[in-house]
Amino acid sequence: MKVLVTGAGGFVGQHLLNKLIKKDNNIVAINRKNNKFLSSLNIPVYETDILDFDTILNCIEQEKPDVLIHLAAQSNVGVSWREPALTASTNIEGSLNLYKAFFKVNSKGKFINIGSSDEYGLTAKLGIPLKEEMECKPQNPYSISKYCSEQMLLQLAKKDKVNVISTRSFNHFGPGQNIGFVVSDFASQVADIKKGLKENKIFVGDLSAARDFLYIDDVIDAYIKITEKEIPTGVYNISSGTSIKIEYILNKLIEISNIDIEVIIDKNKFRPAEVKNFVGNSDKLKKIVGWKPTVNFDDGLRKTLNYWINN
Ligand code: A2R
Ligand code: GDD
Repeated sequence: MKVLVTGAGGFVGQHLLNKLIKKDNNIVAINRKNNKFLSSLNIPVYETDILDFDTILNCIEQEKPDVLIHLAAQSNVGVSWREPALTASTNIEGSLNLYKAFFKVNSKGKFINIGSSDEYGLTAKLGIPLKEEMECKPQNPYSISKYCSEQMLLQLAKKDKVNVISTRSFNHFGPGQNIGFVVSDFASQVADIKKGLKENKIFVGDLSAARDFLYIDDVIDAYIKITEKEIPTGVYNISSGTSIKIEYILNKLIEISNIDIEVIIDKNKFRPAEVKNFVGNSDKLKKIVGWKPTVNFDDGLRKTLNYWINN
């Protein structure tokens, strides 16, 4: 099977490619720039912006992939408040470019669009596990862009009778995730303190929020199962089913590090609008592809902290 991955050099892309390659797939990568990781893999890498339709079409015409896994995005919720137009163009127009080019070349192919649990927005306030059929009320530029691209792709898929899977991936974390996401923000600071590079103070945002977290390996496992198995067009949650308080993450990382750290709440890190608690139900995906998460949350935190200590 030939699989084209966009955003292949990002956090999820690197973990995904490492696994896909071991499974003897034929992989093609799209990334804005080639990087050390991608050039180490010995696969075709197309350096292009997903807003550049002609280059994307050229890549897809040459490679003729069976499956497209679309990870490329402006993925950061905090950044989306400062860069709403960039977030909208990348996440909406970029996705539509890929859809158009992919199905022009292969109308029998599978397009996997990576969306977000954040699309549920205010509906999460119900405090019950979110299901795919519940209404989405996104509350920030990032989640609005993700909901818009998801809905555009699904409506087009209905019209064109093509196979589009759009995930609503809940929060994920692990080694290699950029700072700007909560676990990396906390773990990188704890690691710097441990290494003596920073005084024993950690700066954090809103600790009262809670999210449904998956360790990266479980997320990748879900994406691979969606790639390999037959799966009807539609929306699929990818979640653990458990909500974890941000404060728990902070305390656990400090406990694992075994050092005394002063916690400083930084109001600049608070979001203009925040839905406090997310928890998802992923029975639909479990039933269709037989996926279930396996990694213990605290073990995932340990691996992530070790990554930051060793890098
Ligand atoms: O920013 P870069 O040059 O490192 O590339 C990022 C890429 N990307 C783009 N590629 C082509 N054209 C663009 N206009 C463009 N804008 C961004 O997407 C990077 O390689 C990738 C995103 O990686 P991360 O920010 O590390 O996100 P992550 O965690 O891998 O998320 C994967 C997907 C995204 O759709 C998220 O919204 C979702 O999972 O949660
Ligand atoms: N980033 C960050 N940094 N968040 C913090 C911090 C901090 O220092 N302190 C507290 N938080 C809180 C945020 O206010 C939010 O409530 C929660 O921690 C999680 O923040 P993020 O890790 O930035 O994730 P997100 O939920 O906003 O978005 C992520 O998850 C989505 C899935 O729902 C991103 O990975 C999105 O790309 C993804 O779609």
